[in-house]
Amino acid sequence: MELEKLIERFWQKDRQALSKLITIVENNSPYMLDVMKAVYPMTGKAHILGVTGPPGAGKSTLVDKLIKAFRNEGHKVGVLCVDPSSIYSGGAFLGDRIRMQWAYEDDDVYLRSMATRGELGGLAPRASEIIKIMDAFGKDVVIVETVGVGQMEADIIRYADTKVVVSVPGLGDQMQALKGGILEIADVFVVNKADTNGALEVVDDLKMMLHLRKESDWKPEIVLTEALNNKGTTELYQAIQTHKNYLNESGTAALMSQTRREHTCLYAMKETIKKYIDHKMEIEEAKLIQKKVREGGLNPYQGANEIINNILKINIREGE
Ligand SMILES: Nc1nc2c(ncn2[C@@H]2O[C@H](COP(=O)(O)OP(=O)(O)O)[C@@H](O)[C@H]2O)c(=O)[nH]1
Ligand SMILES: [Mg+2]
Repeated sequence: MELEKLIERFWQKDRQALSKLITIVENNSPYMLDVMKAVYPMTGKAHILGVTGPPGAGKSTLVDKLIKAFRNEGHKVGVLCVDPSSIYSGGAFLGDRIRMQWAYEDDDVYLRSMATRGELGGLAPRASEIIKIMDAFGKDVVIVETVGVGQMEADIIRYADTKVVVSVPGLGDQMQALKGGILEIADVFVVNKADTNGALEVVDDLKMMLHLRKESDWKPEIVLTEALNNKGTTELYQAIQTHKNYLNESGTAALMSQTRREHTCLYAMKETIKKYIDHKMEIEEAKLIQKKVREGGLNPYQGANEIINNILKINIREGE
């Protein structure tokens, strides 16, 4: 079978096979769960680093420098960039591509951007599966860059072991937005563009906000950077390593793995049932019920019940 060959090539570290498996997951193709089942045993080794912040904060510039820092230590790096705004602005990834040309030429760096095609639902879990594939391929670190503006990005960043939140001077209201959600889950704060006015004020603002955070063993570090000039990136690298060590030593990493395994199982179950429904909707009886619903002869909710009870044969009683 085609898929088996592909997976075999994946284990032989064929980057093209890696790309193809990721595409299967990205498109949510029928083979998605088969791919995941096959690669899963080799996952769990990579450190997952989330980098989020408003558009233009310098995340990609920073990621570029971080890749270099990880490569200097001999780590293999995977990068997943999830930037829905790029479908509107068009050139965003092109700019990244030129900047990161050196990384495309390094066999131990794998860069991938994820298009959203306007359908945001289900994006976060799929991003998480793509991270697993890079992990299984043998990446020591997987960096996920997301634009930190909405719930979806917050969902993606939740999958990261270490969550880096990038802010810059002159954000104004966006700083307020940071207070919600993202602030609570950040492990390391970066104030980038430290070469511009107002960086120290941002640091003060963040310190104030940190007082409002729930008491915890981990005290997020605030790192000043000039990504463009490669300043502060060594300190950021160190802060990330410190957090990684904290996760391992405090037992937090083990707890996170437990939750992740549970979520993965739940996700696989839901996807399997979805697939089963799609399959069953093809049979004549289901089509007849659908026809009745379509033509207004049957209440859609009642139609759903009939299909569930008589065709899927799942016994769900009202109110459960
Ligand atoms: N002045 C200054 N500009 C920066 C710095 N880091 C990045 N930039 C610029 O900010 C712009 C947006 O950078 P980019 O990395 O694409 O931001 P992203 O949208 O967060 O990924 C680019 O023009 C960068 O050259 C910095 O430290 N200082
Ligand atoms: Mg970017």
